[in-house]
Amino acid sequence: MKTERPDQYRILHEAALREYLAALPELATPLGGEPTSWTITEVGDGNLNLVFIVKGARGGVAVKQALPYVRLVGESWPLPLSRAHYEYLALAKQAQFAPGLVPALLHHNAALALNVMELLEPHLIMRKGLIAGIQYPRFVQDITTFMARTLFFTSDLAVSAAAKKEGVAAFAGNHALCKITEDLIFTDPYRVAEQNRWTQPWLDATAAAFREDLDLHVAISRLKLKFLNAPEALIHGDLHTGSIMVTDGATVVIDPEFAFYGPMGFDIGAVIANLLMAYLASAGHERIPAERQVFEAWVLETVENVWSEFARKFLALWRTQAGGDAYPRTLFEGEAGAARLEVERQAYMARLFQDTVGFSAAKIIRRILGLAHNIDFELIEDPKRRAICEARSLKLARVMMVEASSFPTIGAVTKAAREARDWQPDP
Ligand code: SR1
Ligand code: MG
Repeated sequence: MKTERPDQYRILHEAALREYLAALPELATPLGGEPTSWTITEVGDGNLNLVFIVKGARGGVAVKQALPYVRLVGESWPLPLSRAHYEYLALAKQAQFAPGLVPALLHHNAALALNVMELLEPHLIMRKGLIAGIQYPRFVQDITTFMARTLFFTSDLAVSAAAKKEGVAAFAGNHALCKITEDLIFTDPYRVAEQNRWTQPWLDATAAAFREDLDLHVAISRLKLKFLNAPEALIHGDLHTGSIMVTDGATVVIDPEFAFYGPMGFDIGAVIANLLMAYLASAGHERIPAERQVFEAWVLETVENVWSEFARKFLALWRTQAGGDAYPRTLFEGEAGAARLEVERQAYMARLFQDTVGFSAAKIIRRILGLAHNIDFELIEDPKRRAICEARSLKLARVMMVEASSFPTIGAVTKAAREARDWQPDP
């Protein structure tokens, strides 16, 4: 794989991209046929980048190019191109620890901020599948393997202090992407910010209440502090259901451009939050009452299984593959030492679960009161119906954030989600 070409950054639109790919035999040959016959379609529906699907006579590729600004907002919001480099680094690390669960990287050009990856077909963005009410039987198994292995093997439980610090340093420059998260998730939804939006007028009072709620402000600030100063592991950093592609039998995690060494609960919380939003948005997609009941039950079961399977796999790795400088073996020798260490592992998981609950709540609130919303809610056409689903989600998220310790188990979270689903906000 070539990693460098002496290019100057320029935005590659269709003709320039065709010419670029045609000059790379390692891509042109598997695409097959004459470059003039390739179809090139821009499909990017994310907030930041250009994404092209290129198809030739023999095969296809996905091309992602970073723009020098935030696509969602425009040139008034510049953003470093280096995010393509961090995505490339993260994909390589994730492929090492979770092979088959990330797309194969075929080509990287740092100057052009460009990554070319295998084309995932017939995969669908998971969020779209969830909106359509589709269940994914393989999802729990794959996402928990992805999270347990990428988080464990980049943590102090698995690697030496020196290697861990090298890892932290390699991603430390990705601070502009972290700053987006620090602002859009941990700050703006709780204050007046120009870019905030919500479903008006129904959520006006809730948005105002969140701006005045000091218990909430303390809770979100504690989470922000953890995000800023807890380099526990290499996290994906944006692990929502729009960053996961699925089929019945496969799961692939894409788009790790927000990757850095941060708190593990941020990734686990992202997955759980997005499932909870799929669950609470589901009522808005019903054509007849209760038609999505089976799907909704599956979503909540999936929430429970995501945590329990993640915890089981992470603990199994810790028991069998611990090679890091944390919890030195020599301090836990003999039967008593082993038993005490096991108690400590359970305490570690309980703390991680509390982080997960809090981060999950933060991820829900930002999608309803902040800048970047999600189509789970946005595709509910009737704004009042949408606002009801969103109000239920905000009610659940507030209690999860402010009273995280009243959710000692994942069952407590799904119970509260069921109650939120039945709640009727004042008209
Ligand atoms: C301005 S970027 C908004 C959001 O898009 C990405 O997917 C991240 O979630 C980010 O917060
Ligand atoms: Mg993304």
